[in-house]
Amino acid sequence: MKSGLLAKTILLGCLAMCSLALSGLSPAPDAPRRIEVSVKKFAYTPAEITVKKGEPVVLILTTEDVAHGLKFKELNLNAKVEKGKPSELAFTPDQAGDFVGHCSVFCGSGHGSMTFTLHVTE
Ligand SMILES: [Cu+2]
Repeated sequence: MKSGLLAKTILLGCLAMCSLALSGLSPAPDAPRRIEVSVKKFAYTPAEITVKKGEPVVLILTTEDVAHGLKFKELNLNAKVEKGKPSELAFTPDQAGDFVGHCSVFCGSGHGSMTFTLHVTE
């Protein structure tokens, strides 16, 4: 009886340790995935990301120079970012596909060519 209990305690302890170790590696299922995106004339870094359909995501936008934006017309999403004021764009993609976002704040000659590609996988 006693050794059985001990074995059970060790097993539970091991499970707790393992899940702790795992939680350190990947966020909890419900925690949005936070992705930092740096913006400057006339590009986003990274310029594309891949997320899963149904996975809550937060894009944290920061600008290195002037005010910029990021707009996904098809997803009805738009964020503006000003220097020194990071902005967060939270969403959960509900359709798979490739979506191209554009800068939504006029920022100069290359403004029209600023694109950010969001790949959403099933
Ligand atoms: Cu712009």
